[in-house]
Amino acid sequence: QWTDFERQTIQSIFGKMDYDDVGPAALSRCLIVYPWTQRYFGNFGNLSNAAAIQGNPKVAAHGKTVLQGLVLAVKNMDDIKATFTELSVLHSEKLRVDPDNFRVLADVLTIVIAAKFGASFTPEIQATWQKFMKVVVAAMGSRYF
Ligand code: ZNH
Repeated sequence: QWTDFERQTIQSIFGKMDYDDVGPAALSRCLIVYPWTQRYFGNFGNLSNAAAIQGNPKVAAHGKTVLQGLVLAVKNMDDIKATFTELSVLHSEKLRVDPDNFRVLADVLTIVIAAKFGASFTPEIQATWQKFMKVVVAAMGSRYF
C-alpha cells in the first residue's frame, strides 16, 4: 500500500534522523505536555518538572528504545502490523498502556521532527509521515481487546 515516493520519504527521514537527539526529545516532550503519560514510568525516578524530565537518563534511554522500535517498522513497511504484534501484546497485557497514548506520542514525535527538518518537511512529506505513524499507531493498538 506504499508508493515509491512514500517509501523513499520514510527511509530518507529515518536516514537523516539523529536518534539520540529525536528519541529523548520526543519522549520528554510527551511526558511534559501530557503529564498523565508519566504514570507508566514510575520506576524512572524524578519526573517532577520539565528540567528533571529532560535531564533524566532513563527517559533519554527509553526515547531511543522507542525510536529503535520505529526503525523495525521502517524495515518491515509491508507488514508493520505483524512486526508489532509482540510489542502490542506487551503494551496491552503487561505494561497496560492506554492505546490513546500511542497517538499522543506519535503527535509529539511529528512536532519534534517538523521542527528539526524545517522547510524541507513539506506538506507532501508530512502527509507521508503521518500516514506512516497512523499505521504504526494502529499496529501498536492491534492486540488490545
Ligand atoms: Zn513503549 C517499552 C516501543 C509507545 C510505555 N516500548 C517499550 C519497548 C519498546 C517500545 C521497543 C521495549 C520493550 C522491551 O524491552 O522488550 N513504545 C514503543 C513504540 C511506541 C511506544 C514503538 C509507539 C510508537 N510506550 C509507548 C507509549 C507509552 C509506552 C505511548 C506510555 C505512555 N513502553 C512503555 C513502558 C515500557 C515500554 C512503560 C517499559 C519501559 C521499562 O523499561 O520499564
